[in-house]
Amino acid sequence: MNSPRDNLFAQTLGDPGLFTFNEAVVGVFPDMIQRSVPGYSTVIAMTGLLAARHARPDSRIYDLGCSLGASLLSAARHSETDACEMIGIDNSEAMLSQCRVTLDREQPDNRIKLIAGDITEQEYSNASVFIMNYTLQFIAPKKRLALLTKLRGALQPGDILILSEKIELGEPAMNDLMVDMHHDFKRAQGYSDLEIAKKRQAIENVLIPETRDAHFARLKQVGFRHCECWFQCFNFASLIAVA
Ligand code: GEK
Repeated sequence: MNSPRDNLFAQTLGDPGLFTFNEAVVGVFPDMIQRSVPGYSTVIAMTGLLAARHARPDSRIYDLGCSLGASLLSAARHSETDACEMIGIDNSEAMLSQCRVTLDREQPDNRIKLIAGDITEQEYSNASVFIMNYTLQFIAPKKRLALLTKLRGALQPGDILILSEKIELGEPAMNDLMVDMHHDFKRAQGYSDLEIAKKRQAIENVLIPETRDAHFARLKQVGFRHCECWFQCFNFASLIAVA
């Protein structure tokens, strides 16, 4: 199904304000994320494969910041996940109500449960796979360690967290190049310079990226035994952490 085109930041006048996941964003979300996150389709498809390989029967697969359910739907396509409970959590009511519509259309057997709430305030148990694609970046940095500690505590050895994030690069020259390449990617996807600049302004201080090394160090700190970057396109990386 075609998603309405994202032109939320196309107007020339006015302060864009702070970016929030409101109804306007939800209405164009599939188009926005596809044209803004390089490698998004690959990450979602491979998330399904990674989840299928690590899904343990009678355990839970959680998707934190599930938005419209893309990662859960990808995991649900693989029969290895059939014996798992699948749970999506998001704190945007607008996002979740559209997610319900999408799931009813794509996954009518109702096997994916949705929870409206803040992922930092949930209790987690009996998980084999946590998916957190492009969500940790929106959590206040001081809350990230406690969240990851909870996730690790709900996993058994060998289980996984899939963590995709916009990242910062340690070396300033390379960081500048990757940011420029991301903007070139957006231009090639049809966004204007004005839209790119306004989105950047709206998202500053809302999306707070960290380096890959900072992610690896914290994942190790909370008890993940192995971490690797399995995909990166410019300044967007997807990590796997094994409990
Ligand atoms: C995808 N994973 O399609 N608690 C719960 N949800 C939150 C919180 C929070 N504290 N903060 C933000 N969110 C998806 C894409 S989008 C990424 C994830 C993006 C939710 C927010 O409402 C939104 O739905 C999601 O996290 C981030 O693969 O738009 O760049």
